[in-house]
Amino acid sequence: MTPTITAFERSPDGGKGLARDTRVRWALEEAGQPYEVRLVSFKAMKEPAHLALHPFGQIPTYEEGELRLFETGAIVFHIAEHHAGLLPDDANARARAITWMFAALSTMEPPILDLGIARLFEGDKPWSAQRMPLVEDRIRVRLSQLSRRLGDADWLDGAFSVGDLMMVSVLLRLRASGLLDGYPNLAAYVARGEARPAYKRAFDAQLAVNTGKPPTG
Ligand code: GTB
Repeated sequence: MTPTITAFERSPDGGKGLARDTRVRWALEEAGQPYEVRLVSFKAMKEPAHLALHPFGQIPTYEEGELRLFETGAIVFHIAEHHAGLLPDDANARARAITWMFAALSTMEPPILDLGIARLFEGDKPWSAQRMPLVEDRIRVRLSQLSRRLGDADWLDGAFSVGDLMMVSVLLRLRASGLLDGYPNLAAYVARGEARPAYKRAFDAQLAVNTGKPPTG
């Protein structure tokens, strides 16, 4: 059964691929699974039909037969569990890949989200300039630790996995800040993720939605 995901009718980033449907699209592309997309407006996201799918009125969601999922991590994990290509066969390696996915979402992403909030919603506050170095330093601490662990490896634990998919997706949110530039191995890691054909297909598909032009690739 072909799953249906939801995505922004118009993403605030204009198609830079930062909205979380890109992560789900990428997982489906890595798994070689076709999917359909239902586009939703900000208004529709807060209406009963969408709230029945997503209690917090957000995207992405995932529908497959009787199954209804929300939360990007849960959706990507579901895809990874049911299709080859995103989780290793060995049980311990599998558990480690899942660990990296959680690390991306619960250790790396919170300070990165905080930076977005600080810039978007707090930039005009009198205390903003004083707080910003603290917000950026919290990110640098995590980037240093991750950089040390990655070293000169291509991926976080052997072959590319769902852990890398999520980590690269989270780090991509830092691109505009320039913070990744201080960590060449992490910048190269992100570039390796973006160079994967499955990522390119996912990126192009969401870009097509936001530009109104069909994917070129
Ligand atoms: N924990 C949830 C998950 O991981 O699925 C969070 C989902 C979420 O934050 N969804 C956002 C949303 O629906 C879109 S992705 N927001 C609308 C709302 O809450 O009303 C977050 C996002 C949005 C826009 C950009 N951007 O334009 O750069 C980047 C990321």
